[in-house]
Amino acid sequence: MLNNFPLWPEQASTMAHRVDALYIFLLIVAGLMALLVCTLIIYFAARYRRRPGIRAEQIEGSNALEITWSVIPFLVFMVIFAWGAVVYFKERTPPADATEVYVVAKQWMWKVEHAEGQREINELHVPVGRDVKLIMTSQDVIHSFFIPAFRIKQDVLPGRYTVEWFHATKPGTYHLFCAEYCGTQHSGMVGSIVVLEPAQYEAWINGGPNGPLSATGEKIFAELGCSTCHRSDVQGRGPNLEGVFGKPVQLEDGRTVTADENYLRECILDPGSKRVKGFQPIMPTFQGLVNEEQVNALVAYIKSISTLKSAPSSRTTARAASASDANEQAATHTNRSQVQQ
Ligand code: HEC
Ligand SMILES: [Cu+2]
Repeated sequence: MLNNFPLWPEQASTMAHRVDALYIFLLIVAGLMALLVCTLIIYFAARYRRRPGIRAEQIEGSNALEITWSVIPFLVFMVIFAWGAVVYFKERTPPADATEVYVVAKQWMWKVEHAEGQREINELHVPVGRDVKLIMTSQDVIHSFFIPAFRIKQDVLPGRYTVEWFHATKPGTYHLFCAEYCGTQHSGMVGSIVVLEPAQYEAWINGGPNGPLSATGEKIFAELGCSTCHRSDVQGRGPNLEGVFGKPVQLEDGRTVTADENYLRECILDPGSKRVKGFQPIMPTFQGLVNEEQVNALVAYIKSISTLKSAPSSRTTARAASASDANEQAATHTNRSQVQQ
């Protein structure tokens, strides 16, 4: 009977039971509170009803009572706060080695690009039992990527990346909804999440016509002339991008920022906002010249040359050295180390 009339969506990710447990706790607390208040209303109405000969007395209150009804709710709220914070941080912190998938939202569809090169629309194929991280952006208005069975929902914004992650626990097909009103066809902006067994997934992910996303990015990098300024062999007019991802970058205005996906994206679309220290501000903006998919490919490419290679001349070495040993740093002839001396 309850199976035909489910009160909760299916639980299909590691987040699901955590969110549900907290939610059930909230329901129980609210239910008990409502019961207590109702009972007291009825009891007091009967107990202190108007009767001939009995008059109301003025009372001055009771400190013990007031402290009790302040402290007990306070403790209950603190439990909710702490518990909620734990679940929230778990949900907001993608594991470092998660499989990465790029999502581009537009009115009114979801476009998905896998690092391996597979592309799909309004569908997302993922393996069961693995961490998956979605790097999402929108090419028009605000959308929201909502998978009820996984208990995750995250706004997808134009002009920047937002991230969400999950670990699917059961093969199957689950609903995907846009959960932020985004125009007339908003209700049609739905899709499905297809969770596959690892072997099925491997067959699916390797069955596509496209090369890896980073290879597409490498091609765009050459076509747009990025490679004329950003060179890995000799000193170019721009910084060597090998090893930049995930590292701190010193900016012209004195700030130090971490080179995450949003930083790379901003460098490409709005280079004026964050100038790297020690370089001429000659990088042109590529706003309008590249679409969201191409930006994703470029970001995937820059990330790939940051994680795979660590040649002696690469920046990884220079950056690691800069923290500890200035002499070693001087020996590393990259533009980065020259800047920092
Ligand atoms: C005309 C030369 C030139 C071209 C073309 C160029 N860049 Fe740059 N780029 C620079 C310079 C100079 C900097 C450092 C100053 C700054 O931040 O603007 C830079 C900075 C960057 C950074 C930040 C690097 C760091 O060390 O933090 C990234 C990422 C980047 N560029 C990516 C690209 C991509 C992708 C393209 C092609 C779509 C491109 N650039 C095209 C000159 C160029
Ligand atoms: Cu939408």
